[in-house]
Amino acid sequence: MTNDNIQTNAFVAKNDIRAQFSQAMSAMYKEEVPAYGALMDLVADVNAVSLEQDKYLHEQLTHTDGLARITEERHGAIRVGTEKELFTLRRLFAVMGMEPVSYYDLSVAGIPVHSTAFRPVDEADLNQNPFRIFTSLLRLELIEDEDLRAAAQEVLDNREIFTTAALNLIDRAEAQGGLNAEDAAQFVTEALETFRWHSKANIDRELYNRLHDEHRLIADIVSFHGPHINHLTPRTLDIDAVQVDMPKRGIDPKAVIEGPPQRKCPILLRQTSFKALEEKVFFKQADGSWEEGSHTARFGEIEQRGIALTPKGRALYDELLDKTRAAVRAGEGAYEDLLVESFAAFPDSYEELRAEGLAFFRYSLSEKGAEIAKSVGISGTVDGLLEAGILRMDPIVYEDFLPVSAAGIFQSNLGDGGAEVVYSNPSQAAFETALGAKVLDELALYAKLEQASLTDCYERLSAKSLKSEAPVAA
Ligand code: OOG
Ligand code: NI
Repeated sequence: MTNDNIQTNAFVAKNDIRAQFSQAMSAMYKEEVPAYGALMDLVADVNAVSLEQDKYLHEQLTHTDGLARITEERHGAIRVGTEKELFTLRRLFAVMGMEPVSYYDLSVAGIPVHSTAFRPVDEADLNQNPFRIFTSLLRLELIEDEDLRAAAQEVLDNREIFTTAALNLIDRAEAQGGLNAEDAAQFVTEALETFRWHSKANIDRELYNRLHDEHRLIADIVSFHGPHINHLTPRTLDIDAVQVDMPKRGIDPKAVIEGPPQRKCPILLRQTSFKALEEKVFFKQADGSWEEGSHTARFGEIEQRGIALTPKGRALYDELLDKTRAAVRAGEGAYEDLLVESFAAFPDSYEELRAEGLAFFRYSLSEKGAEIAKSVGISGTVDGLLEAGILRMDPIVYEDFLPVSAAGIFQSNLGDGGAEVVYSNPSQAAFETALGAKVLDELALYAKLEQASLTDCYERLSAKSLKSEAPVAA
């Protein structure tokens, strides 16, 4: 064994560091926001009932190795102020095997940020721990008031959101290609510091008020020592049940669930949240004293994930959502009713979703298929093999976010009466320059996963049939 191997074997797997970090974030947030703990308990109860009642879902999750991840599954969200902060965050998340996927322009919804989601990418990594962080970068250039922009920039330029030890450990992980157990544990502790809540603001009340009047989100990003985690979101298997039960446990949900309506075959992502807390904060006065004030920032959210859609499926989703929103604006009825009405046009069986090329599937050999493949070689089209019960298909879970839903979540937690500004000009190139990397294309990731599952099936069924008849997925 070479030295290199000994070194590599001593590294903690990135999946394990991510799992430890996700655990630590959850424990911290539970202490900071007790309602999050109550929500976690509720989600655990609802999920247990769903799995008990829905045998098909239970079997599907077991078969795809998706069952174990659900109880530990969550996403969080943070907002940073400078390009440099975003750049270092990318490096920090890479230590845990999280990569930037997709670009979200929130400026169209009147929110002066653009975003990505850091998450694991490979199927096995997702199944071990799919922890994601929705990360937004403030776009100060969208603020018109030049003085205010300069004041905010100065505050941001003078803060360091990472501990020295965290920065050193990121350097070490990059240089060595990983971290040993001791370093990994310290890394988790140090990384956590960046996302902790600080009730003492970096600025005085006057500047806070000016930032707040421009946009509440700007005040949230600029005023504090760092990018406090603003929500953590457990994954539920039945979001309608959670929505109904929240008030029974003293939690006050937002009015509507974002995303598609309830369906037999869930698609994409449905989300709801409870309102942000009004928290006591302290502003730093010129004479060095602290003045008490309040700030609303942190909230709780729940999500239910369904099947990932192809570009064609996504276009249909966007069209039906637009149609719903236009109908609401035209005063044609209540949002939830109109949503159900519009989405009647979206096929609701896995067979139709597949036949119409609307969604991504993971293929595997059925028990029968695996048995046959032991003795004889088989070829055929995907349709034929599915029909013959040789292949089985399972939904590929949507692992990403939805810009319209994200805007709804942002908005519901900015409170009422904020300024209604519409900023608009997406700038993915500028975002990627700040990030120091290109964001990954989520659709390409799903397509690759689907294709890999098919290739694997065909190889197992018969090497010969691969060459002759194996259809190539679009
Ligand atoms: C992020 C809002 C987006 C989601 O789940 O769509 C989000 C934020 O409020 O910072 O987390
Ligand atoms: Ni969220």
